[in-house]
Amino acid sequence: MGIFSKFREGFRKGADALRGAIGTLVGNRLDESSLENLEEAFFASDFGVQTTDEILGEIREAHRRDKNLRGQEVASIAKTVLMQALEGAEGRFELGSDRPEVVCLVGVNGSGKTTTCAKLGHRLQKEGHTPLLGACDTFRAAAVEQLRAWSDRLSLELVAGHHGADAAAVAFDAYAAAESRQRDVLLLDTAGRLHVKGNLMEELSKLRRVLQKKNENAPHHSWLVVDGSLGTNSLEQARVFHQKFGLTGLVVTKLDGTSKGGSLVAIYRELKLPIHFIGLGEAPEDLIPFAVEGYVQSLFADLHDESSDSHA
Ligand SMILES: Nc1nc2c(ncn2[C@@H]2O[C@H](COP(=O)(O)OP(=O)(O)O)[C@@H](O)[C@H]2O)c(=O)[nH]1
Ligand SMILES: [Mg+2]
Repeated sequence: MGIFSKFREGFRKGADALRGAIGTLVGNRLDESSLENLEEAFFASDFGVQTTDEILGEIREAHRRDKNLRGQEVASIAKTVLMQALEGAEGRFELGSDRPEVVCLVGVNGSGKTTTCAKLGHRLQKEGHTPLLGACDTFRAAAVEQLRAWSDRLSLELVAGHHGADAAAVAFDAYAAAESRQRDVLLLDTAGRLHVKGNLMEELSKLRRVLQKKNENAPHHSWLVVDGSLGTNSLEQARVFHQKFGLTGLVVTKLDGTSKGGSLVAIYRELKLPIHFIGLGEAPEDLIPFAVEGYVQSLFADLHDESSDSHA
């Protein structure tokens, strides 16, 4: 499946409300009540106040110039604003020369860290890299087993500690294993109990300090895995982790089937952290590199078909 169809497929359900509000304008003129519907739909998608205001401002401006403004023009205005808002948001994930280069995945419970760790390992392995996974969520008994099950299924190398082990010690061992086996990338899954609890941040800081004894550049990448379906909560989590831990990038998960996928725009606008990958499902292949154009086009995907019909 091509990247655009993958986006389109993933967002099909999610962007329904938005497409609905714009769709009713396809072939119809914009008026005050349809403008209000639009505003509501953009707010409901959690693009954030700033972006929604900008989009609506542009639409109103265009409407003042052209009273015959229709759905396809409205969609195209929204696309332009979103493309601008997301300028620079595409993460370019390239490995440097350190062996291993360390990617540390952090985030609250349930955000998709463990799944992302496995999916990312799978992707990198397919690209010819030699990933090694470190199961540093020693807090929950099931967490290590979950990553072990993925690594068995996808034939990925894993270093795990026992339940209750020191997470930083597991990270250290995983680094040492990757180093001696000359693996090029080390992917660390971490614990995620509530982000407001100071001790998680302490545990993560210790993990970082311990890794830095091995390599002062490690972890080279600290990515927040954030559930994109939580709307403004996703933004709040990102803020806290960035402030307390210092992030270098984002992975936004669960964008399949959510109507709040716009939170990705709000997070990027505030934190200006590159979005490396997005999650569009639970299967190993469902983690794809973030592409601004694919994302924006897919939000309004079905409108193209309708608008061309309406001209026929
Ligand atoms: N639909 C969907 N589910 C996901 C995605 N990423 C993760 N999940 C699911 O979310 C749940 C929590 O994921 P997990 O990796 O255990 O989260 P963790 O607690 O952060 O390690 C699991 O049931 C995953 O299958 C995604 O992109 N889309
Ligand atoms: Mg986990």
